[in-house]
Amino acid sequence: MCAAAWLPAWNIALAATAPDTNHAPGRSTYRAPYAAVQPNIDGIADDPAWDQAEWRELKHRWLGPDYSPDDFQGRYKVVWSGSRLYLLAEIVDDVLIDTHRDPLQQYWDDDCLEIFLDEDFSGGNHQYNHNAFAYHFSLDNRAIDIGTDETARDYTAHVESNWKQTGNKLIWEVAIDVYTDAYVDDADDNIPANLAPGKVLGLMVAYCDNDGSELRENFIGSEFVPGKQRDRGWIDAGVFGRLILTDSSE
Ligand SMILES: [Ca+2]
Ligand SMILES: [Ca+2]
Ligand SMILES: [Ca+2]
Ligand SMILES: [Ca+2]
Repeated sequence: MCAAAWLPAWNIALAATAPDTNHAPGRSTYRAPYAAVQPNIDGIADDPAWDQAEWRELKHRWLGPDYSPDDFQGRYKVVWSGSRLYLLAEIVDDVLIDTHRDPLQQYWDDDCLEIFLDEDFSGGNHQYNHNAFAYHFSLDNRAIDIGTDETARDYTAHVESNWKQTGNKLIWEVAIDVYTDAYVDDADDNIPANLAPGKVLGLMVAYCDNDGSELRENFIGSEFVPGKQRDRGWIDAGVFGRLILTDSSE
């Protein structure tokens, strides 16, 4: 007999509504529709799949002073297909900077689109493990994160990335193979997770804006992060939002 059978009814009800202690309160929810036709990752946002998804703003200032609409504006939308998430970002940034030409050096202090991904919405620490990933998409379309050996690594093999300037906006499209916490650095048999409607992942999106300073000037993200250390998404998957995959735009 399972232990639950001995629990009084009120206790079972309590368990069903137990607070999510693995995440900070106030996480957002985003519903990503299935893409019947996968977007072409070319920096042109004319793919029909994007019409199905809703915009979400990058509006939470984690680091740096107030900024103007000319300095930075950002929003994104997400769809999915197979084992990939597809993300369209629309960014206004007055100065594009890639000062550190070595992709593994101070990559967060160059302009970059940062996509935080937790395959099973577990929350928890992910600084030196693959409980979650924090892909830093550079202007040269690489994706960098820290490996289990505690050093920066190039995970560009997990992604496709392409952006184009249209008017005063960067139209940035990326596709990401979703890997679980079983991912092993340098192994040649890592298999991306199979995605399905109803699956819940952790997702957070941010932009590191540098317009000529030694260090990035602003770090602006999609989730409200409570407390003093608002830039802690690269360590703590508990501040990511909830991404729910749906089978349509409903
Ligand atoms: Ca496209
Ligand atoms: Ca700027
Ligand atoms: Ca996880
Ligand atoms: Ca910039």
